[in-house]
Amino acid sequence: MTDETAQISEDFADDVIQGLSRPHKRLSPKYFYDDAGSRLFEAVCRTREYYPTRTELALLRTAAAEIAAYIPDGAALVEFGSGASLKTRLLLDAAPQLAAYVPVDISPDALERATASLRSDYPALLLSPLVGDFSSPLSLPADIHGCPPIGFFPGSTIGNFTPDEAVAFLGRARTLLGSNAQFLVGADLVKDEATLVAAYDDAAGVTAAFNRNVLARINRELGGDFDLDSFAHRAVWNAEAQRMEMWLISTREQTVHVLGKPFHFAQGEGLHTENSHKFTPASFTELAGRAGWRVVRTWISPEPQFALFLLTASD
Ligand code: SAH
Ligand code: AVI
Repeated sequence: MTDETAQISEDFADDVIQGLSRPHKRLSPKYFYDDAGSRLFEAVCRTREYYPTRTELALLRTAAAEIAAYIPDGAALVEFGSGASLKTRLLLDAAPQLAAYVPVDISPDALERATASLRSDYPALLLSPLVGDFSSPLSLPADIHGCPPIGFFPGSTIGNFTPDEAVAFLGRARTLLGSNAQFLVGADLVKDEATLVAAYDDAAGVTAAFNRNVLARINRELGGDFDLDSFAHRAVWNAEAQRMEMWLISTREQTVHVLGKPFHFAQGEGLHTENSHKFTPASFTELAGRAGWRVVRTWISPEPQFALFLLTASD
């Protein structure tokens, strides 16, 4: 186990105990992504209802040549939450001037699988994967020194932060990437409630399994005894906060143990597992501006609308 992986395991234990001890129980969505969770997320992306992935892929395909024109020669693409690095391939193909790729992910398993397949498909590319948590400060690997960095944060993963957390993240990214950097961010846009709820509650139950996997992970890694069948998956649109929320609802009164500690759930009590904020071009521009980024280009897909924002750190 590397130092970074050990730190992530330690944080997982502390955060779970803290989150389950609160009057309103909650867990951070960053803990969905163990090996099983990363695979379940990829299965979610293939469901008919989860439109963001294929919509963003199609948008990237359309915009790739225009995006490539902003990428300097010999640049390093730094991707936050790279997962399977599928969308990355569109940029790598459109911008052969990219010399290096730094995928950053909290899931060592997803990172290993993605880099193994990229290594054989892009042999000339310098690959420098980074296991890490982007909710904390990161450092770029030494081997990309001299390559101008361009940031990439697809998938609307930025929506999994609260607005204040998103501003803090964007500020850290600005420091990491440097004052002349550019940053391409994918963000899902506000749309009708039925489309949103279906995307987070697909008929085949893949998202439900993804949501429940965090309990299975607690059982596997923290000696938990969650009975997965007594937690129901719920996806709700919070109109005021402009976000989808995922919850696990206890279907009976029960006491669960984690690391030897008891946690009581009343019948109907919820465990909040994820927020997925949705944006408008104006709300995203305001958020980015609070962290010192300016929107230089916006690409928006046909409905269901998803946006790509190209940000620059320069004034
Ligand atoms: N970029 C891909 C994957 C998105 S899923 C896409 O657009 O399809 C979100 C990814 O972010 C997962 O691979 C997950 O492991 C990673 N992730 C989530 N929270 C993270 C964090 N705090 N630090 C680093 N990676 C994180
Ligand atoms: C990774 N993240 C942006 C996804 C989202 O839409 O919030 C995770 C996800 N949750 C449910 N389905 C997919």
